[in-house]
Amino acid sequence: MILEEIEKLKKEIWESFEKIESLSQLEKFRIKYLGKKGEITSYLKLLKDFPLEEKKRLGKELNELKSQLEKKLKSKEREILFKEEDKDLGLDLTLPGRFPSVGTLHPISQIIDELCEIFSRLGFEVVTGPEIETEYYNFTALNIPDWHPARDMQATFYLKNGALLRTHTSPMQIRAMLERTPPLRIVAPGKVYRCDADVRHSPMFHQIEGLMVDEDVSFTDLKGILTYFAKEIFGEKTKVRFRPSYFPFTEPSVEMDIECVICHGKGCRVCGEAGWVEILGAGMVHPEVFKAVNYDTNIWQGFAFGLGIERIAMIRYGVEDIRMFFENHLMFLQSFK
Ligand code: 2U9
Repeated sequence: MILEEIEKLKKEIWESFEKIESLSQLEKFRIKYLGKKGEITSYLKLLKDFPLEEKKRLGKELNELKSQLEKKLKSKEREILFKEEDKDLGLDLTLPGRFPSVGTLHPISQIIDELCEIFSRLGFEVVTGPEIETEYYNFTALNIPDWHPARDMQATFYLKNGALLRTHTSPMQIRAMLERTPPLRIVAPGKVYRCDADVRHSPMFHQIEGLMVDEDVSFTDLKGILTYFAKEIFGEKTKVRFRPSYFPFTEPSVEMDIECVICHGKGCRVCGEAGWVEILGAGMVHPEVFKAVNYDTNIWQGFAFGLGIERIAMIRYGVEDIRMFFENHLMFLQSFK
């Protein structure tokens, strides 16, 4: 008799449990069945007058029902709370999430990274150092004499104490040579400063310079390595040519051109109808430079090169005004993603 009643109660409990939709309904349900005067509680109280065997069996049944119900009520409560929170926020849970807008490295940094990667593959170590330099590291050690126009205040930014903003990354090469013993291969990327400003010149720009010193480094190594670099940056089919030039820190000196990437040698506005564009300067390290760092010129030879990063980026991406790189227009910067 009582067993039947309990079975009926169970059925009723689970049916009305399924209908609970709000916290107030849930509370009413709890009071009705589990409260002090609730139905399950009353049945449990009734049992004390039952014979022992039945008390045990029915007690177990009712207690299991009670603890099952308590667990279910807890998770039901959490479920309702979550739903109400979402309703309060006015959330549409079917909308896709908002993705963070991820930026990108500046195109100049991208080219520097790419160049460092190419030269690392060829065994060159990347070195960086100060942008404020002394005249000694920036000029004297590089065989740039006092009378040289590069030393003029019109061309170089001097600080009040006689220090200066480096005009090339070569002083870092001097520092690196002094810190090391040959043989060595290094590249020095970074910011440099010259008092110059127009569509092709910016008072701050970026350079990368390379230097290889060993016992039997020749002009052939210079040509081989720089040709490889040009093909890596501008494409396998890129043609290069070397023209004689002059720099105080190299002898002999050359400039390297690539066939114009726009007209492929035919002549156009970009290459000034020449069919070729200059991309770097290079040469065999001048003995006076080796003397400044105490390297024995009877044993060691080397080649060096220098190139302007903005110039490489302008040729590669067809950018006509160097200032575009520094004006921070998002449309411009985002096109290098
Ligand atoms: C040491 C010895 C030699 C680096 C060199 C050039 C030629 C060169 C210019 C390219 C465009 C500078 O950015 S630019 O204006 N550079 O033409 N640079 S050889 O020679 C060195 C460097 C360091 C110790």
